[in-house]
Amino acid sequence: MITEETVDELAACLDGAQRAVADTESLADTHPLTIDDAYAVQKALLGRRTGRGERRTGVKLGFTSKAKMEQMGVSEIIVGELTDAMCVADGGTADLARFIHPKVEPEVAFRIARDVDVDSPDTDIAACVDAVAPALEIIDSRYRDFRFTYEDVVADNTSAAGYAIGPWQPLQDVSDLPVRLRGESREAAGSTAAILDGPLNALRALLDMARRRGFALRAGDVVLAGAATAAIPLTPGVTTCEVAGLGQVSVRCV
Ligand code: OOG
Ligand code: MG
Repeated sequence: MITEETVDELAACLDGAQRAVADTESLADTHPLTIDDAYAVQKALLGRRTGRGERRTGVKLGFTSKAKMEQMGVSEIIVGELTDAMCVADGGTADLARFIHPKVEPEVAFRIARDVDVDSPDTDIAACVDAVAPALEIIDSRYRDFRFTYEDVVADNTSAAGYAIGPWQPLQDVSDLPVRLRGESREAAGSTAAILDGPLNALRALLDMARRRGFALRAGDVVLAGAATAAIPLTPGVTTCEVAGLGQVSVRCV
């Protein structure tokens, strides 16, 4: 385990990179981090943001698709936290100047209806969720060229940078719905089944991670379940995610 001082130093480095919109080198190059270290850095990073007045709004999952896990050579999802500063209204505008090298992913979001007792073995996470919506996630790794180790990306709050949520719908079966992501010049298509064979499985994996890593899941929290396709670059103009039968969400970038 790295010292408390190093945790703060690494969190300050990542926080500074985000605020200065300037990329930084992989931490793993200079600091051999364990996964516990990486989540400690992430926690300190979020502490800096909430210390400046940002409000936590939920959590996000990453590496929930088999393709992405294989690409990273890992078998475990990653969890990061969302804040109100990252939220873009559906149909709203995001300023690309805020980001280093943003990409966008089509996702499904869940809304938690009541505080989740993460430590109880009897908790049924699906029963704690009341709504589902199409979502867009903007990822913006603070590392140069999006090159990072598993520990690096955990420390960097799993590349979280922005998100938009479409109209909430009552909780329903979203296990295999066609998904389309459209930017001005690139698009991607897939299925929600790519998200751990159905986003509800992502919720179950989240509960397990929340238990082991000490994440709280509270009433009103948003959960981004992970990307249904590979990310595409976020570019000027409108980007839309459409989840068949669920609806769509868009952001305009300037
Ligand atoms: C890490 C974030 C991955 C997802 O949905 O899989 C992620 C990254 O690729 O930068 O958000
Ligand atoms: Mg994502």
